[in-house]
Amino acid sequence: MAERVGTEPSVFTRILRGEIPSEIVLQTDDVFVIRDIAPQAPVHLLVVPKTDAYRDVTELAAADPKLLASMVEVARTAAEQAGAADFRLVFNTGAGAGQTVFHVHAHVLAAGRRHADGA
Ligand code: D5M
Repeated sequence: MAERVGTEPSVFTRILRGEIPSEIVLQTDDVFVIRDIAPQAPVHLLVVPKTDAYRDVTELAAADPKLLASMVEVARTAAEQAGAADFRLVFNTGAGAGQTVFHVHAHVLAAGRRHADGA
């Protein structure tokens, strides 16, 4: 797995390592899904590649479009698992657009069961 040299691990890498508590609700070899700590919708999940090599979706798309496609597929599965057939998929890209964690991730936002109901 690629790692950035000389930078602190991202919050998502720390979650993956078990250093920060968070329930991983779904994962594949390359991608994992957690619940957003500050949900903006009844379903608000984050789909995150296990590698921290890409800061945002533009870097990821250029370097590894198959991994981006895997994120989209995992997003669909995670949304279905949460009771949502339809969902928004949001990649904040750049600080000016509200990106705060520079380890590429997709927000899955949907109606459906609230997380507290076991989604
Ligand atoms: O989205 C970064 C998102 O990451 C933001 O919605 C909060 C979320 N976040 C931050 N820390 C945690 C932990 N520890 N668990 C779950 N979710 C977390 P951005 O697009 O970069 O603004």
